[in-house]
Amino acid sequence: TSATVYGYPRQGPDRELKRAIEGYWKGRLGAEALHTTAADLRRATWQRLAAAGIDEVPTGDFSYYDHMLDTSVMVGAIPERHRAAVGADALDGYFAMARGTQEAAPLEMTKWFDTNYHYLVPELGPETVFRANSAKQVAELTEARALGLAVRPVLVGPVTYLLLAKPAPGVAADFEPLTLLDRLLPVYAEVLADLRAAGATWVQLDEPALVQDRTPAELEAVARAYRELGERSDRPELLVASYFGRLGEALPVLAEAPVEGLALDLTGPAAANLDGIAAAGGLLGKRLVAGVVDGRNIWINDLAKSLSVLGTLLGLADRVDVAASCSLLHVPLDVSLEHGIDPRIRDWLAFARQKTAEIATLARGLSHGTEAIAGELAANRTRLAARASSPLTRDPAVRARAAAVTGDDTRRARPYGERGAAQRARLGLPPLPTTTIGSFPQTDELRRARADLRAGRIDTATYEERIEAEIVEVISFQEKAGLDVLVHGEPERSDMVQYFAERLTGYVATQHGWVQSYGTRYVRPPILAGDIARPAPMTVRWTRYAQSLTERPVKGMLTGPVTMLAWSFVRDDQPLADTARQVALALRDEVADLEAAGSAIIQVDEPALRETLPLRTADHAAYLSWATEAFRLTTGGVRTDTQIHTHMCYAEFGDILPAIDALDADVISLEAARSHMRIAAELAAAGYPREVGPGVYDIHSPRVPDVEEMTALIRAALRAVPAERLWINPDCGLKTRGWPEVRASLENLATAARELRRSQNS
Ligand code: THG
Ligand code: ZN
Repeated sequence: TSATVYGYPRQGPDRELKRAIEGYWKGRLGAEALHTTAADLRRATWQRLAAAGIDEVPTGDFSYYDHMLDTSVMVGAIPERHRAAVGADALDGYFAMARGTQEAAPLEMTKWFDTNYHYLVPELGPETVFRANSAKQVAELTEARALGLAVRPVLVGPVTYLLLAKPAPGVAADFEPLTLLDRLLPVYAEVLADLRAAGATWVQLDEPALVQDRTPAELEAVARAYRELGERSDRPELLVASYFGRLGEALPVLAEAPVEGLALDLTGPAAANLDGIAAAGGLLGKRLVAGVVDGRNIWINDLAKSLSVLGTLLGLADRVDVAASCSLLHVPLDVSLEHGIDPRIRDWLAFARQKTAEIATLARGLSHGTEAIAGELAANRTRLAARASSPLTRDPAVRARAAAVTGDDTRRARPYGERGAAQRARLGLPPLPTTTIGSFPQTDELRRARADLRAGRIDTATYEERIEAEIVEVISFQEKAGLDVLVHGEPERSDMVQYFAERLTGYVATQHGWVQSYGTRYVRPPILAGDIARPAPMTVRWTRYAQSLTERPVKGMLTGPVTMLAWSFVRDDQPLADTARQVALALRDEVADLEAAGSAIIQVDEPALRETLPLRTADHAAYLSWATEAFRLTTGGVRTDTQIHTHMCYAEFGDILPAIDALDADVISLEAARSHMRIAAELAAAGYPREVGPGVYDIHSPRVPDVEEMTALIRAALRAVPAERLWINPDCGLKTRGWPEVRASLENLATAARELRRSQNS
């Protein structure tokens, strides 16, 4: 039995990698210095893993931006538009694919399964010519072997790579990248041969796409892929890894494949893989890497329970090794740095370093018996018992209130028809009303003020004056631009989830718990540790101040319960639905306070509603049921003439239109500019009865759209949605943009709406 991991946080203890890469982009750091920083970080990680008792360390999981992009480079899938840049300089070409250049748009970015990590989508077509480029994989293998360590390179598997790809621009939309499998396999075979020549005895091929519903044809492709790779003689031993769930019908396919090992997720519902192995008649003749330590949450492992699972597995495979369920990329680095967390709660938490120790402990226990780890087991038992009985996780008042929720609480009192009329009468807005999604640019001054406050260089009063000064600017700009429904701009929030978590009891925020979101961008997901209560209003002060500056309606702005869960680490000791209901009740109180303070419009954003959709279709209905209920519980208590808005990011809503309808929001704003209003047409075709604001300004780019362009998009939207129900707004919040382009774009947006109103009247 050995201990291993599939991947580790890349950023370094102090986010050194982020700073080095951003320094390189700004020209402050040369390529050599960047490479040195990266190599030092990799070496430190490998040595730390080995010292912690990890017998086989991963290589190839490191990345300057994203491991899917690295895979595209490995197989030579460079889009036409980036070839010149890549040819001129491999590193700059790599970043050109990731971030785009003046001439060439970047690869599209999308979510890595149901995690909060984003990958760059490969662009493939019938003309794609794959070519092996093993340089990065071989270099990292060689570096780690030079330290005298046992090493296992980790690659994205060929089937998952193709299943996550999309048709390149100009290629038919129904092109299926998986049809390229036979051309891709020889390239993988070549990389495997190169790795073997460089000294690899094992190579891991990650196939997380196999935990999603797969067609018989796709399963046949899996069988073919691993038959072909398995039959090669010039290769290392192959470990096919899956994670993020149960394999289901893919398990027997892998069990029969001529590969030497399988790595399976055995945490939570994926424990069903255990039955799958038994049903497949065991994995005799194979190495089984058992992912018993959850790689996606931050709770300590139940070591005794894991040992019992591992013991069962011993009878079902040739050799059983211990690992986390997936790469540790998705958890922060080290909980021992978190001095701000109540030590009683900190005892229940395990970040990457602590999980590594758990894995090593379990491997020792499995090979030498429980006596060998008696001390660890006893300490673990104590911590688990403390958490299970802790009053910190239980608030009787919150539980009683959640238990008393009725259907009436999750429904508006009157149907939309009546609400719409009452709201129109109260608000008196023109047709095609204009608004924004909520945030305005987070300027350096705001960031500095927050840092100054944290460091004690300024006091709270001074900080709040600066926030108020910013709100004055934001309101006055919106009035001058001629927008109809204003926002305060959210200058007091950097990350909205963090902002609310810091103000809710039961939530724990971290100081150093950075997790990679994409490229050099990180988030610090807060931890839902106990029952959630809202001791005091969280946003009312700022919204009220903004409203005091203007006659026009200012929207109250909140983050919805589903997104609060999606962007946090969630409890594993109660159903998600229960946690969502508690968060919803806390937000419901905030909604009520905003309403009482005079807000006629309250927006509750759910950008993560679509992205948290379970990976298996069979699990969709249950999720959508509690998710939409939580939203309605947040918003259902308001008056008939109070207008509820919501906002969602990302364009792929097609499969959750009924759930969007079930939210019963009066107005929804959506990303649409890039997809030419497709979502507006889809909503209309589905009979969506309420008001819609399909974004007419793509905020993901610094480009300023002109009046004609936005007019054309509004006209396209008007073909699907009648003017009485159409709102005019950007695609998303403006916090990542600069003021100059925001000013120009919003002025154009307001002008486009005014001109259309005029032409509609005449
Ligand atoms: N908040 C949280 N999770 C999220 C998002 C969010 N997940 C999905 C999506 N939005 C990810 N998008 C981003 C966008 C910007 C940044 C991170 C994720 C970002 N991060 C800063 C950085 O790394 O420099 C740090 C920000 C900070 O100081 O908090 O810019 O909005 N929870
Ligand atoms: Zn958005």
